[in-house]
Amino acid sequence: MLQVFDLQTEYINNPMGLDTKTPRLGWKLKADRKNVMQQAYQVQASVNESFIDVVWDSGKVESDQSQRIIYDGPELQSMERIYWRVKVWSHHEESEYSQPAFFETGLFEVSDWKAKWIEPEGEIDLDAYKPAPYIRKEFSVKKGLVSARAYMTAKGLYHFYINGTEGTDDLFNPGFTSYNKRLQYQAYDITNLTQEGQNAIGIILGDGWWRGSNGAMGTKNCFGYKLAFLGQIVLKYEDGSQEIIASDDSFKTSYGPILKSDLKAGELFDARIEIDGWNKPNFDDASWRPVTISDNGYEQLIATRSVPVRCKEQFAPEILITPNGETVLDFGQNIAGWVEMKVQGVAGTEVVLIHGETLDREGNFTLSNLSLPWNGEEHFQEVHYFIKGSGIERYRPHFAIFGFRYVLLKNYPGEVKAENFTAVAVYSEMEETGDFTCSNPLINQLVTNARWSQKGNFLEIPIDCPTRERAGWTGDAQLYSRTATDFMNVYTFFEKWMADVAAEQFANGCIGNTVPNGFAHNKEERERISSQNTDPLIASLGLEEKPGEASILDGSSGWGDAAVIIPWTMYLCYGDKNILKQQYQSAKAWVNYMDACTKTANEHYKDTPAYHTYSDGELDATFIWDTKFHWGEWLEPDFSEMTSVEAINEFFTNRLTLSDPLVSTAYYAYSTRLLSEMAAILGRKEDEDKYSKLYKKIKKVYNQYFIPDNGIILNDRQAPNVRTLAFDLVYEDKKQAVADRLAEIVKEKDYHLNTGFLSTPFILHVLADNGYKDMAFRLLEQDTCPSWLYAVTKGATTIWENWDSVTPDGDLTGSLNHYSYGAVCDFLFTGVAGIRPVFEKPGYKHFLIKPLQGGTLTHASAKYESLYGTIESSWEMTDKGVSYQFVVPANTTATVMLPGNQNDLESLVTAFKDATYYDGRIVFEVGSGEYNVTL
Ligand code: RAM
Repeated sequence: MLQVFDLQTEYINNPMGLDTKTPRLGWKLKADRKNVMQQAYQVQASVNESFIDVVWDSGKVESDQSQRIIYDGPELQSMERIYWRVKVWSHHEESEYSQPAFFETGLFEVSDWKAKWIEPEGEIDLDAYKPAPYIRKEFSVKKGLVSARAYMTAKGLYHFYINGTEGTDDLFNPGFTSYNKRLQYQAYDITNLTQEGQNAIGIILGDGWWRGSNGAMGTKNCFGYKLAFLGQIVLKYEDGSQEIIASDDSFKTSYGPILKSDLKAGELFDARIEIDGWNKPNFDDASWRPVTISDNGYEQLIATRSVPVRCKEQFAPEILITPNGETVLDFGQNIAGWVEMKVQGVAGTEVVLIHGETLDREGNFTLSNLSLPWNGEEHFQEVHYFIKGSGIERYRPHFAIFGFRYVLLKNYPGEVKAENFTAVAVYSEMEETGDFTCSNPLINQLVTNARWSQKGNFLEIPIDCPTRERAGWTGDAQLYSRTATDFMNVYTFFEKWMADVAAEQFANGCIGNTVPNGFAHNKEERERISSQNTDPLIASLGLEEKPGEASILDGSSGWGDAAVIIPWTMYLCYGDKNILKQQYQSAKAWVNYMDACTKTANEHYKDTPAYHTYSDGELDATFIWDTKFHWGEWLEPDFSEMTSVEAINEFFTNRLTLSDPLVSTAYYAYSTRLLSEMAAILGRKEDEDKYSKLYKKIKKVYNQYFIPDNGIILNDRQAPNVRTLAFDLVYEDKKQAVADRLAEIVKEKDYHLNTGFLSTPFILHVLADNGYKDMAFRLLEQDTCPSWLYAVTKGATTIWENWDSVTPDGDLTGSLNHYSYGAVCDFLFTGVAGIRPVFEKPGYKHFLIKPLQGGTLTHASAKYESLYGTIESSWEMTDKGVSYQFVVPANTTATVMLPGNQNDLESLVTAFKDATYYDGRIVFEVGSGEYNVTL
């Protein structure tokens, strides 16, 4: 049996509204025998599902490629649907044709847009929360309709309805991008929602990221002041004719029950003023106002690249009466989402829901862990619902989202019953690809927590936390990106976001802290706010951002490197050169920016030897990045032990004046190396040579000035040693000393972590790889603070921002849903279970199975759904030794490396003829199939 399944176009099942004329096609193979490789494929494309008219036939193509085949049929036109199917040949068999898949193109040309941008609002108060405008239009459909499509977008967020039915399950459209440069539109098949005769389209607009509160400061009006809508419906008839209903000044608008709708602050909904039938035909809209046509252009429009945001898991609450007498709903899991509520009561009763992550030490509801000193937001994560008074009412927010596990419920009429409340997790619906379990239940909970932090923070863009800031912090995203691929297929998610990283890159190559930037897009607003001088703290620190200019906090080492590390990582895990091509100029500009920074001297270091030593005719100091502000390792545990005066001093004096040459020079080297590898893949020989030479030079300088022979790097902390090893910055002769010193400092901390954001993902890898496997497991299983499992023992259901976000004394110090430290899970997948992609044959076309036993673990097992199919690796201690099981999908190969000795080799050579013994492991190659080995 040989079967082709899971056909995807641009990594999506049956996508609508593509804007590429050369979509990427991919499929998986299922086979019941071992060692199956695809020997050839044949793709057929047709305009109909029955394949009567084949418009493209690739013919039999000898190739083992089953991903990223480029559609090569007749040039694609706007609004075209293409069906495609595949058959393959292995060396033994020929498959049947697969089930057909399809893709549909969007609007390729600006001239395809017949719609005009319309604005529903008149005068608005720039500072106030505003009601959500409702927009409507009726249209008629003739007999013989074949298809109906809707293409639409908004400045703000939109919901739309056809004849009273919601047009899509996708939420938070048009998504979050750098709107002024890239504004996505969506395409929908609405054929089944339309009817012959009179029809109606209804649209509600929300503030969203366009003008609602953004980022840590809750800054409003980031992209603009007014909401706007653009949309058209295309009706196609049997006789070949076509009609377009396009947004124009015949659309009408009014306000409805959503009186305030802000992503962060929340929603105010007055059910008493709901408008019955507003989104259905034959509604009397005589009292509605006409919209105004605006001159917003079409240039920034792009077809959607978003992974749709959807309602996912649901949770029922436990009802608590807290010591202070309040009613609190505990949903048991920290999520990003909202609560669906059923309520019945007297008209006008104001029910309030306030969403928070935790209870305080006394067991009362609190938001104290989420507030920022300068965050003067009046409301935070609140729903205010005014009851209509006509039987059972159902409600959930429209354009708001909250990070929470607990909800403080106020003024709910009658008995509070669990059945009337459901928490719903809302996030970008990426395919879940990975799972890991082992014999230590605390580690299993850690895995669950990391996965939930990913879900809670991957809505449209990768954010730091779904509560306080909700910002696309570049550092958090880069350090977690590798682990993100273990849990979910994040390729398209990152491909889209990286395009925004490039779009927002400053002219000098500097990369912002957060993308999209939550401050600087609306020039008028920046000027208005500065003139009001409402932010004295920000102004006094000189942190104000100006459109088009980097602030002094932008371009931090380890944060800006997202421009290089993420595309490189996506290539490693998905094998798609496209992201390298698209991001190459941006990655190169970032490396060149760092390079330019290193050429500027820092007065504070001018007496150090690097400023007086030349090698190869160049001043050594010009390869050390010792200028500018950097966030640095960020949130090392002993940093949180500092007094606030010390911390402020460290932050605003040391970081601003002394910079952080150790961290920034390491990243400068690392990103330069990755860039040279990207150049090699893209065939840019000159760049490859240039940057690999530069990397070697930086490494040399780094060795000379930062790594003494005894391995004690600068101020002798865990992070620099980890980073030096992880980025391969140390010459062989000093490598063991650096590892030994790291092990000593870990021991000095009584086997506790003292790493922050940047080096935490690597510490277990570098210990295990440099002779300290037992220590790695001991750290992994440590459960007192600071450690990964400490939070688990404290009942965490997500990953915390600080190692002690809840201190052993019960004090609250930070967010409870920051995914960064969850990056340790990569060690579980790639270290403990040992499933590792290989850069030379990326995307798991070839991979390693290199498992590791240690600590108290008696078994471990991981599953990873690669683009080729399911990879599995598990092991278990048995009486007869360690029993291994692994699964290699069709059309891939793996190198297996099992811990063992010479004797083990003999027992294996019969089954695996090429098996050899190397450095404590038995190594052999396998093709697809399932394998069981006991050593
Ligand atoms: C915090 C954010 C983020 C981090 C920055 C430096 O406020 O939550 O996680 O990257 O600061």
